[in-house]
Amino acid sequence: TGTSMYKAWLKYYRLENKELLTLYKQLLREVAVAEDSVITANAVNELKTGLYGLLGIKPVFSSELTGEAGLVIGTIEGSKEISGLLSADEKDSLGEEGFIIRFKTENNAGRLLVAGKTNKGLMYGVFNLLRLIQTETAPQALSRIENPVNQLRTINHWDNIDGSVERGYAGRSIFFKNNKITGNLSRINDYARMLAAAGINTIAINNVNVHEFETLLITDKYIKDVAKLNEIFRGYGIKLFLSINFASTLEIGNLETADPLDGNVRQWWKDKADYIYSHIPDFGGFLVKADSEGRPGPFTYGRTHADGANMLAEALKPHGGLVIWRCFVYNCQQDWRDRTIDRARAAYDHFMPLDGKFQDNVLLQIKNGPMDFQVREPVSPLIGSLKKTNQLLELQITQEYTGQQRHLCYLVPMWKEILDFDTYGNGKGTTVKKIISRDTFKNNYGGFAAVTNIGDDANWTGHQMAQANTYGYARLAWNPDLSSEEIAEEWIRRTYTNDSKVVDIIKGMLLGSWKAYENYTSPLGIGWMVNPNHHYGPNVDGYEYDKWGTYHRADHKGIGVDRTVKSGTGYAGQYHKEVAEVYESLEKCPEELLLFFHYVPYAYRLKSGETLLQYIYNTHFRGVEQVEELKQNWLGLKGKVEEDVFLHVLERLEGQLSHSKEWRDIINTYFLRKTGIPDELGRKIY
Ligand code: GCW
Repeated sequence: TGTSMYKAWLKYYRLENKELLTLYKQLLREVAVAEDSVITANAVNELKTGLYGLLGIKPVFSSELTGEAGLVIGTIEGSKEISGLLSADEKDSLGEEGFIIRFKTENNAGRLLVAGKTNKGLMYGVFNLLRLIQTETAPQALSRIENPVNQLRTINHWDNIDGSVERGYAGRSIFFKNNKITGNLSRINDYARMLAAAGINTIAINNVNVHEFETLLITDKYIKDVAKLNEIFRGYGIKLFLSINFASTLEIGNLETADPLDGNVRQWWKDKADYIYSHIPDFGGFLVKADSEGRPGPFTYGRTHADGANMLAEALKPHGGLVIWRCFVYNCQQDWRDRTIDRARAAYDHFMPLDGKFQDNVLLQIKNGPMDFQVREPVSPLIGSLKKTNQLLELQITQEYTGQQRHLCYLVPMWKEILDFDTYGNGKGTTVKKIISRDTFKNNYGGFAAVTNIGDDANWTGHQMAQANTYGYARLAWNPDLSSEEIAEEWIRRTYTNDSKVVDIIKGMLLGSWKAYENYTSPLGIGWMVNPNHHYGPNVDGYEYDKWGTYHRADHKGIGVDRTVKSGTGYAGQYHKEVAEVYESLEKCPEELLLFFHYVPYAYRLKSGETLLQYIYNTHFRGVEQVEELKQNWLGLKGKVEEDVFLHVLERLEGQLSHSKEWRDIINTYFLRKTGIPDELGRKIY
């Protein structure tokens, strides 16, 4: 692998803090493990690797401590010592995946406990102990009880079996190559470690666009190899899902239909489920993209998406499997004259009428934003509206529209805004995070999903700093109340160093990067303005004159999409009235979303006093300056981070700088030429 970047957040560099080093060496000389399973064995291995790296020690492992000091690991049921030391309340507060870490001092000797109710909880306890030591936490500050806030913490791969990755910017697939499943299982094992260490518990390994060969993943051709991957993930408490082709019965089933109400089709899927579970007894279930961007689905047969999802759910139910059904269903062929069709409306229009109609092992996976992962969009109005349906929030870690891992764009602050958004779905305070965690509506399942940015590049993510998004997503899925700052700090300490000066500089870079990216790309929620198809680089009218139809509607007088109820597409009315009122009004609409909701004249004055046009000029000049600052900050870290990391990130930042200038210039000249109004500050516009 050649580079330390491969180890991501599992670097386990020797602690530089001498005092802590001595304390922990004392405390962790002996480890007693009172549990025996593959998951625990993996956790113990991680502990060995971690402690050797962090402390330079190889503790003695036994089933009971011989001395006073030491670490005891186990499940509550499996260990008398652990059970005896915890109060009934403490035991009750532990969920299936929760863990407890307890530090006790008696007779001058420290004793540390790490326990779970299950082996999964125990494993998370061990990973978290290592995280805490790695980030220089003192023993006295270790004690805690944590349960993951969200039940499903899912990663989606858009990997194709030929090895390509749809919207992948970090090399080829880590799972597939030349229509085969990889034999490099040690890399998959490392990947599973990374994911589990950050709290992920579900993975879908293939693209939601399921082509010819991927359709065969659930057949003899591939199932045994899928089972091998599953075995690795199982060892880290991660459930494996496959994306399936809704038209499988037609393509591989010798049937003439995929009608979800057809008896033969239903039977085919039941048999298929039996077959899959005979090979993979703990298989997670199916992820489905149907009736979207050319994919087959129930609409062909005049059926609803509930009919489609429920048919699959019925087949998986006896085995405990789940159907994760995506809501990214929209008409992608819009005539520019037709101002009634609005892609942003589509998910709500299709799925809201079906609330309560899905089987209890179906989850709807709702993409955010309602258009498509732009740098700034409002929260999908489906979230907060669906009440009787299991829901997953879908985010995009891979930077399709946010710089394709050539630009630094730390996405956690964006995700935080989404999670903290008040939908008013059940009165004031019904935030997105409370809905998907099932705090508000007591549905069966809920949680997070995201499209990953991982590929086979040595550093996994192309841009090494994009690892912060992978990590940050997982941490938020575990606990959405963590702040962007906390997550950034953890990641930096685990990735580079505990040196607080370095930590502060990199933290500043991460935290400012989303805003910088927004500044030099498309303004105020309008989105797009990228080259069609590959979506990289500025092309203001790229989609304006494309049939795909994601219009910005700029002319010489103004720009923006009128999505009001009064005069536009009516999208604003899909929100609860408290929210709808705000978006409906030009004055009350949050300015960062102004052009998403309103067509606005260039001379319109923003709260800052700038005209809309001047704001566009100013932010574009500012965005480039911010990238200059990113680069200057990084230059100051020479000698403070490893040389290959330093040069790699520098190279990316230089690319970002020249590319941000291209964005600035193309956007600015576009508006100069539309309006004929020059920059008030007389800066150079091409
Ligand atoms: O963002 C769009 C992407 C497609 C993707 C689609 C989806 C997997 O451009 O590449 O297809 O979303 O989410 O299904």
